[in-house]
Amino acid sequence: MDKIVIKKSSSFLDKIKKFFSTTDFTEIESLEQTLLEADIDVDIVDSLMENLKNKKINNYNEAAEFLKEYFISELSNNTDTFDEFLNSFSVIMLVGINGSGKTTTAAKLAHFFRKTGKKILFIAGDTFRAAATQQLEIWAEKTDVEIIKGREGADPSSVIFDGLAHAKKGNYDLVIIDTAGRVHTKHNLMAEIEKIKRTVLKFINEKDLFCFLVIDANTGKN
Ligand SMILES: Nc1nc2c(ncn2[C@@H]2O[C@H](COP(=O)(O)OP(=O)(O)O)[C@@H](O)[C@H]2O)c(=O)[nH]1
Ligand SMILES: [Mg+2]
Repeated sequence: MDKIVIKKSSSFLDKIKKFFSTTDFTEIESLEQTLLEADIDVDIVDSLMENLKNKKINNYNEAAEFLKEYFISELSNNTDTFDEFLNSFSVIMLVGINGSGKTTTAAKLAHFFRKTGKKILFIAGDTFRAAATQQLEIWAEKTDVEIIKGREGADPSSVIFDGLAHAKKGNYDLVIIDTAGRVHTKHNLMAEIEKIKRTVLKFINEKDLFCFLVIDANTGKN
């Protein structure tokens, strides 16, 4: 039997580690290059380098700690402010291409807002594949959230209409709508999402609709 050799690639972190363990900081440009090659935004790299020059960093552990804190502060989420917006009946709609993480994000959001005591309803707006609804059903069970679904191939807007009517009647605080994956070049699917939005706006004001485009963080600057 052939041996499977897994070659360890020189990853971003390996390069960073190497830099801080072997170089003196006069060669700081090589770090800058590593960060840029890792597709980190130029402005962020500039500001990071500026910050780094003012720090006295002696070893990799200190550098790792610094980088961690730096990126956390740069990428800090605004969930507190976000929660403030969700003070009336709100709808979160997850859109994006196939496999970007919409359904998983629906579950993460449900988990997050369940902890703040909100009564949440999922609507399975991805009627394109039966498996999509099943996937959301599993998350509904795990997060202890109710789910409204339609049959496979149903018009998503009609499922969403029924779901929102149910949510209004049942005094829900938050509805999370999972939608089918779509790319912006497919006109029929873009028309479908516009129709979905119009349907949602029959039930709520625009300020209470949060339409999130879910994108893979590995996409980089693209
Ligand atoms: N590592 C990682 N995988 C994720 C994340 N979000 C989703 N996935 C995985 O990516 C795949 C597609 O996610 P899914 O939510 O089904 O995407 P959707 O097609 O947009 O609904 C699944 O295998 C998920 O487990 C994430 O934040 N990190
Ligand atoms: Mg999905």
